This record gives sequence, structure tokens and C-alpha cells, in this order.
Amino acid sequence: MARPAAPAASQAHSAEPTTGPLTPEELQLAFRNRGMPLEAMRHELTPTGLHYLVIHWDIPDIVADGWRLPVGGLVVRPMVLTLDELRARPASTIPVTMECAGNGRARLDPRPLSIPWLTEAIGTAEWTGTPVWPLLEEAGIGPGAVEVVFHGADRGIQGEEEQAYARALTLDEARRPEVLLAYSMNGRPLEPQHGFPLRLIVPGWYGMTSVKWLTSIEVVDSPFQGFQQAVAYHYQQDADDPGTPVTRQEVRALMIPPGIPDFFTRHRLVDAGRLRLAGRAWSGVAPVIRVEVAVDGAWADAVLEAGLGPFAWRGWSFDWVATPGEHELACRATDAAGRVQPLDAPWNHQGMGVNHVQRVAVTVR
Ligand SMILES: Nc1nc2c(c(=O)[nH]1)N[C@H]1C(S)=C(S)[C@@H](COP(=O)(O)O)O[C@H]1N2
Ligand SMILES: [Mo]
Repeated sequence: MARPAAPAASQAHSAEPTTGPLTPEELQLAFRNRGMPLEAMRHELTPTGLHYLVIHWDIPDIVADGWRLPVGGLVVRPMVLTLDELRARPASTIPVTMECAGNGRARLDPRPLSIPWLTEAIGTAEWTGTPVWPLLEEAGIGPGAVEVVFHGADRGIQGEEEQAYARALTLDEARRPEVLLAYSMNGRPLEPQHGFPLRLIVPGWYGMTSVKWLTSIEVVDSPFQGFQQAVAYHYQQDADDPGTPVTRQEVRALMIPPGIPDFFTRHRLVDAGRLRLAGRAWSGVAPVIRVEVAVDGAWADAVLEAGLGPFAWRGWSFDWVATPGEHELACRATDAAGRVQPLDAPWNHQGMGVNHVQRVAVTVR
């Protein structure tokens, strides 16, 4: 996970990665953008208050009453919808495992300066909403259209550029029936921090694509060049590398840390004897077909559960007979596309898609 030798960056959009201690700015981001405690993986659906959060700037204050969703740009019949009109449309409810593309970033050396995620930028919720494509078909996509831009209400500055949060999907991606305009999470209206009153949900993709606090949908005739699309969310080797866009979630398994933790270090203490290790695994590319657990480096297959659907994580378990002493546990997933979690994820400048295996040190007494 160390960075290969690279030319010095000159046009950096943000501070250069650091090898130093955690900064006050990272700490501030970590409190605002909190993760899911790993023991919450006991729940197949993450309780809303335990789902991770990412809010680039401030949570906007939106009142449902006056709120409207314009659907415009390169369409034949521009539309403006109220929340009630969106709720009256055909609805789907889909369990979706969502992960932030920056999950795992804090383990990189040097460390990109952003939200310092270890492994906890994850959660699975049941989202209810109306599929976006039939709405676009009603509006009538004009000739020459290539992408659909989803605009959010929140504003701020990033990379020295003032902007409102926005991301685009190609028409092919927008056409997928599981791409939803969601107004409810786990059976209740969206919480303010999760995008009230309406957000996009793009199952399988990293979370940045699922734009919260939607203000409008715009069909455009050229690839969207907004900051969150064209600059952020790229696999880059350095600040000058144009890089490649971040899209779908890489394959990953996580373990519920067993036993009891030490308060400060969170090092685990486990009783000797038979113990069931458990966790969850997912991939945005193809179904997870295998999870392995290593005890002190010796890999063996775990038992996989069915899971709630094609876009949700699958539970796994592994029976371990714990013997007294110091041990290291690890887990890794493989998906049907042949992707296997690496022991050591390659370094990249923004700390994207860092899906190396999780290691848990335990003392067995
Ligand atoms: N409008 C808006 N949408 C947004 C964001 C944001 O800051 N503003 N953050 C994105 C990122 S990076 C992630 S990982 C997910 C997180 O969704 P959650 O906070 O509901 O878990 O929302 C995405 N949608
Ligand atoms: Mo994210």
C-alpha cells in the first residue's frame, strides 16, 4: 500500500498526501462523516442511525411543501414534479449495500487528506422510490442526448471551485430498472442527513453517484464536466494524472470483530474454544461467490448466506476453535467476475477503492 515513485505534482487540487499524524481537519471530517460500527453487521439491514454518512459541505435545510423536481434540459416535454406526484408513481423497494469510494483510504502510506476511513464507510438499507428511466421516457429524451445530470441542493468549495454537488449517469446506466429516485429509507421518509426529500440511488456503484437532496434532473448532449464527475472520484497516480473514473464497488468482505474490545486500542479479547466468526461480503460488479477466512495466514472457506438480493451484501460465517495465545484473523471475498480482494491494495492519489483484506488481531485466553 505504499506509493510508487511518481513525478512531483504541480497543479494539485487539494493538499498532497501525508505520512504525518492525523490532522485536525481530518478529525473534523471524521466526526461529521461517521461510519457504521462493524458490530452493526449483525443486522442484515443497517438501522438508519447506524448507516455511514458522507456530506461534502453542510446538510441543506429543505421543506417538503414548496419542493419541486424539474426534469429538463434536452427533453421534448420538460416536467416539474411534486413529492406527492413522485410518490404516486410506480414504486420499487430495493435492499442496497452502499459504500463510500474512500473506504480504506486511511491505511494508505502516504495518506490522501480527506475523510480518513478505515473500513466503516458502509451500510445496507432498503430504499423505496420510483425508477428514473420511465420518468425520462415520459419527458422524451431528445436527439443527441448522452448523459443525465442529477443536481443536489448542497453548495460549497472543493478544489478551489465553488459548486453545488452534482453527478451524471450515461443513458445506459440511467436505463437500469434499479436506478431509483428514492424518498424513503428503511420504510420511513429520508432523514435530513440522507438526502430529504429525494435522492438518487444507483445500486452497485460507489456512494458518490447516489446524489442526495435532488433539486433537478437535466439531460445533456455532452459528457458532464462538473468537479465531482471530472476531477474527484478518479483513480490517479498523482495530481497531474487524468486518471480513470471510479464507478462500481470493488469486492470486499468484512468481519464483525469477535470477543470484547479494549477501550482505547480496540484490541480483541476472546475466550478459548469453539467460536463462530461472522461478517458480510459484497461486490458492485458481480455476485460474491466465495468468502475465505485466514487464521494466522491459513485460508479456508467460510459458509455463505443467500442475502437479500442482487445489490445487497451476503452474510458469511466460519467456525473457529480458538487456542490460547495471539492470533491474526483475516477475511477476503471473491466475486463471480473473478475479482479477489488483494492482501495489499495498490496506492492511488485520492485513496479510492482501497479494498485490501481486513485483519483483526485477537488475544485468546
Ligand atoms: N448532494 C450530495 N449527494 C451526495 C453526497 C454529498 O455530499 N452531497 N455525498 C455522496 C457520497 S461521497 C456518498 S459515499 C453518499 C453517502 O450517502 P449516505 O450519507 O446516505 O450514506 O452520498 C453521496 N451523495
Ligand atoms: Mo463517498
